[in-house]
Amino acid sequence: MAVRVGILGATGAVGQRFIQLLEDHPTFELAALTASESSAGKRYDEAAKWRVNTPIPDDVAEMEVGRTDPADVPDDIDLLFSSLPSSVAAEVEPDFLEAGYVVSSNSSNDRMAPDVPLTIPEINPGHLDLIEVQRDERGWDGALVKNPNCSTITMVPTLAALDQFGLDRVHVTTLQAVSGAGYDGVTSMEIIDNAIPHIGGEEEKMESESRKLLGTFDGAEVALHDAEVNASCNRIPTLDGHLESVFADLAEDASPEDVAAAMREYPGVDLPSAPEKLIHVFEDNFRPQPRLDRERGDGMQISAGGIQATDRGVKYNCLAHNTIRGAAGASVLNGELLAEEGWI
Ligand code: 2RA
Repeated sequence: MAVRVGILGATGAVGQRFIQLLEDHPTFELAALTASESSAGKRYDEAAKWRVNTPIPDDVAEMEVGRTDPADVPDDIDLLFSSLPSSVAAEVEPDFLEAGYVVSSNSSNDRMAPDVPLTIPEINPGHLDLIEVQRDERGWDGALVKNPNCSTITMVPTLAALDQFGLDRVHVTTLQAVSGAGYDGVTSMEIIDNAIPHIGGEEEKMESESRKLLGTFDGAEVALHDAEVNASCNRIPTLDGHLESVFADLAEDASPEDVAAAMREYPGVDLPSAPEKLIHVFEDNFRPQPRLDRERGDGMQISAGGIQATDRGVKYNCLAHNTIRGAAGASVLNGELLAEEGWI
């Protein structure tokens, strides 16, 4: 039977990606859309400045946009995807959780809350059991699951593959696409012939979220992984696709060939939106590149390449589509995991 889903924040860059990814989904049926007060009451195609590279599905174009309030969302919705600005999400997500909705959220608030699962299905699916803790402690009838920041999702699968060699310390420099800054960034492309260093809040997110994702969960809490993670995050004039250069210090000897094999063999999951193989490793050291490689696996596969030995481990590049694998696709995959594991 179809799972009826809704989108909170349906008109923004990530909200539009949700609509694209949910078209013809094998399990999810899109049945509710919300946005800000200025869009409420309008047809979706009148409320949204559609910028995704496929047309608005006809049935979605005609849907009425509701206010982002539980009173405007039908009771028979089983799952809500959230792509609200984090300041708005921090205020309204608890209202939906108290009202009994299950929320798979891309918004950055509460990602590091000790009782909130921060999940990538291929990396730490067991962390979903934190839902029991949040229900006990917060009294919610619903449940909240977060996916990490796009820059974190790009790197963490590769680190998970390296953890068998004793992941000790990580330095990463990101080259992040403008779509990560929302659609205003895409239309203006004001940073042509430029790059912006130290972009807002990204470095802290990568440093903390990576350690939570790789951390051990004992049924009550997550112990953060003890690897040190240092990030330098930069915006460059690419439309979509975050490219990252990672330097990973390892406790054990591992050749570039060992590391490539570990990444290639890292297991995927059997969920509708998951790529068959989580990580594609290029032989060609000039790949991955954003424009050439961001659509691999319908935008859900991580790419890596240029793996070379250093004095303390390895260095390599990795890439993911930031608004698909790094945002809407990540939340949809978490929704599929919630359905698969019987939380909805
Ligand atoms: C970015 N913060 O800057 C966005 C993605 N979450 O790319």
